[in-house]
This record gives sequence, C-alpha cells and structure tokens, in this order.
Amino acid sequence: MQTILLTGFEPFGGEQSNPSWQAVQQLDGYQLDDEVQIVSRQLSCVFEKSQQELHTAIDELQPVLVLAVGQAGGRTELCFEKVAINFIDARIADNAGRQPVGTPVVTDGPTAYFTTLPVKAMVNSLKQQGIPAAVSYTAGTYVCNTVFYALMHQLKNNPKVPAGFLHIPYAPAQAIGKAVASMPIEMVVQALKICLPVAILSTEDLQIAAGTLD
Ligand code: PCA
Repeated sequence: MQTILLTGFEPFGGEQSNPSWQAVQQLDGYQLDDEVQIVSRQLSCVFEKSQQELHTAIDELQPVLVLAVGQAGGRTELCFEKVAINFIDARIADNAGRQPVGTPVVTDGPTAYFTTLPVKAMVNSLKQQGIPAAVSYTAGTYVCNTVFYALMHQLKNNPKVPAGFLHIPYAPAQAIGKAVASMPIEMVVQALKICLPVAILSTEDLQIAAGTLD
C-alpha cells in the first residue's frame, strides 16, 4: 500500500479550531483505491517544531505524495500555492511565543521553490465540480510558508514525490461576525477526495491560464 501524507495545523492566533486539521483528520485511513491510502498528521503552529514533525512523518511514512494544508482566514476559495519562499516575517507570535522577523527558513537555501504538484489540473478538477479553487502565488511569510518551504527543501532530490501546500478559508463557525468568506469542512474534504487522484495520475500540469494580474 502506498501512502499520501496529508498534514493540517493545530489552532493558532486565538482561534478554537483550525479547519485544515478538521478536514485532513477526517481523511486519515481513507483509501483512494486499492493501492493508495491517506495518512493524516497534525502539525504544531510553531516554526521549528512543525518542520521537525513534518520531517519525521516523511521519513517514517515514505509517502508517494505530500500535501500540507493550512488555514488562511480571509481567502475566498481553496488556494493551491505555487511558490514557497525562503523568508520568515511573523506578523504574530507562533504557539510557542516566538516571532521571528526577516529570517530565512533554511540558511543559504535557494530563494524559493515551486510546488511539484500539478496545481492547475487540481484547481481545474475542483472548479468543474463547482468547488471554488485557484492557484495562489504567495503562501505568506508565517508558519505555513515555512512548512511549505521546508517540505520542498526536504524533497528537492526526490522529484518522484510531488509535494505542495493548500491554504483553505475559515470554517463557517469561525467566520461569524467577521464579514469574511468561509467554506464548510465537508466541502474541503470532498475537494481533497477529488483533487488528490488528479495529482497522483497527472505527470504534467495543464497548460491553461491560471495567473493573476496583481
Ligand atoms: N495557517 C497559518 C499557520 C497555520 C495555519 O493553519 C499560516 O498561514 O501561516
């Protein structure tokens, strides 16, 4: 049996829950088919610890694909991140109380990595099913971008293991009184069931326009 590693985060920033873990948790043990099964792990919202947890999970599970998922409150759709940057600039402290500003994720690492997932094909498959999704060109400068960069750095010599990052909107309960978009956890779970088989099967991404003007 082959393994897809999905990760979600613990709550942060004063929230009671994190929809990334709520969604990903539901897929632990889910089988895409006879050969591929999902294993879900929760990451701490702590700069150093999250990277260690991710590395340990990859070393232990030897996954054929890795998708890390995080909450991006205020986003209006599922955002498949294209680029991870070697830069941390924390607007708020992490869950260990640390707030690094202007530091690299990996000293002397490359400036950025692109995801190795076929993000356009994944987005396309979701839009066809009526689920709002887009390619995003910034994963921010907080813990999610750090984990995304660390993930791509760890797998840089392992191009056969596609990897990437998905930012998801608030869950509806989090959006009450905030006048921001939200997405039900069930829709995120459904979206992962749709787009992960696409990622496993597509060797190349689609050549369709998915860029932004600003
Ligand atoms: N979102 C944060 C970190 C954890 C999470 O779910 C981010 O976007 O960096």
